[in-house]
Formats: sequence, structure tokens, C-alpha cells
Amino acid sequence: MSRISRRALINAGLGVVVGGTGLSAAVRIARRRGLIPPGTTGPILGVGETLTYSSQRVLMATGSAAREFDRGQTSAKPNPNGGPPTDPAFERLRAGKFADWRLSIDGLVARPMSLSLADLRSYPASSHITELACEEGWSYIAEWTGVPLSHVLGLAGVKPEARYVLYYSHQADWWESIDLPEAMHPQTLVTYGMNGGELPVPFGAPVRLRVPRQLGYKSVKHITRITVTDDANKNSKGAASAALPPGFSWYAGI
Ligand SMILES: Nc1nc2c(c(=O)[nH]1)N[C@H]1C(S)=C(S)[C@@H](COP(=O)(O)O)O[C@H]1N2
Ligand SMILES: [Mo]
Repeated sequence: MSRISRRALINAGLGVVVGGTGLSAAVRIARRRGLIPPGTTGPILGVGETLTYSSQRVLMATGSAAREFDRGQTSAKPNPNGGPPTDPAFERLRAGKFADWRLSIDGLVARPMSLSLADLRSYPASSHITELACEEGWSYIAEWTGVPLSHVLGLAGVKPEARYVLYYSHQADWWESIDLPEAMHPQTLVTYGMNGGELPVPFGAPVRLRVPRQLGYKSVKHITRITVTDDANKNSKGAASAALPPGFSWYAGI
């Protein structure tokens, strides 16, 4: 994020609340300061999402984290949502215990990389017990283990002009993006373990991005590619998020 003072952030964020006549001016200020989320489409919906996004970004400056739970609070029967890939290529990878699976890191990085599961497991691991909340209203609590995305990005070397991180699933209709502060947050994990074991296929094996500060759809399963970019809308999919066409918001902070 560029160097903006906390006060400037508060002014831009809260200017939107002051509303009424100052609304369009506030949106203009927010846009100039990079506080308009990339998924914003229409002027009306855009204001609401901008308000949520910019005020959350102000709060984040104080180091907010997703709530963590005790191991005893994990859900006995978590619900996998959306079936796993069933194509022959995925079946082959699965049969080989994902030894041939790779996660590529590309875009605005100094060192593009192609990482195996063994590579990811060799990096410093991190775990958290957090709630995965679907926009449909259900949720479950589980322990997630992986390597912080910040570590992987650090290895690849993020270029100064980078602002967003896009990530794509083996399932072509699933991709998402988050901004750099979310990507660098210590709870954002490139996850390969769940509840003390390997990440089960229905929950995203071999690797899922776990973004516990946002709704479930940002935690994309079976990820194969991470792209660092300065414009989350400019990619082969033509949108910052797969969730946008049905009308979900790009920023899904909870
Ligand atoms: N590849 C992929 N990722 C996905 C989905 C999916 O169907 N495919 N569903 C999303 C939605 S809407 C939610 S709420 C969570 C569900 O996570 P779960 O399957 O662990 O319950 O995964 C998200 N990531
Ligand atoms: Mo969801």
C-alpha cells in the first residue's frame, strides 16, 4: 500500500458516511487513494462496498485478526461445499498423492516459481483454528495448517508496483483476488493441512488459500496458480473474482 497517513484513510473512509451531498466527492477521494475495491461495478452498490472496504482497511491498520478458537471448539462434521474436481488430470494427480502437482507464482515478482507440495511443506508452517463462513449462512470451525502466503511472496520477491494477488483453482470457474495487505496478513495461509492431517480432497487438496478474515468464497480450493498484479481486473478471466458475476462483493470482510 502506498504511504498514506491514518488520518487520510479515516477521512476518505468516513467521508463516505457523511454522505448526502458529499458522497460523490468522497467516492472521488476514495478512488484516488486506492480505497475503491476492484470489484466495484455500479455507483450505488459501489458506495456500500467502498465504505466496508475502506473502514476495514482503517481498522486493519490497528492489526485486526480473524478470531481464533480452541481445539475443543472445532466442528465435528464440517461441511464441504461444492464438489472436488473430477477430470482425468486431477484424478491422476490425486492417484499420485499430488507429487506431480505444482503451484506457480508469477506476475509482478522478481523470481517466478513453480512449487511442489514438498517445497511448501519445507517452509516454516503456521496453523490457526478459525471459522469458515459461507455467504449462505452456515459455517464451521477447523484447524488449518500451511505456509503464510507472505512467506511465499517473500521468496518470489514482490515488485513495488504490486497491489493485488490473484489465485486460480484447478476448477476453471473458481478464482479470486485479495489486496496486498490481506495477502501479507499472517493468517492468510497457503494451506495443505486440516485438523492435524492432510487437507482432504473435498476441502481443497492438495492446497487451498485460506483467507479467514473474509467469507468462505475467498478461500479457493485446489489452487494451481498465484499471480501478483497491479490490476486485479486485468487477467485472462476478465474479472477480479469468480464470485462477482452472481453479484457477490469482491471484498468479503467479516
Ligand atoms: N475450487 C473451489 N473453491 C471454493 C469453492 C468451490 O466450489 N470450488 N466454494 C467456495 C465457497 S462458496 C465456500 S463457502 C467455501 C466452502 O469451503 P468448504 O468446502 O471447506 O466448506 O469454499 C470456497 N472455495
Ligand atoms: Mo460460500
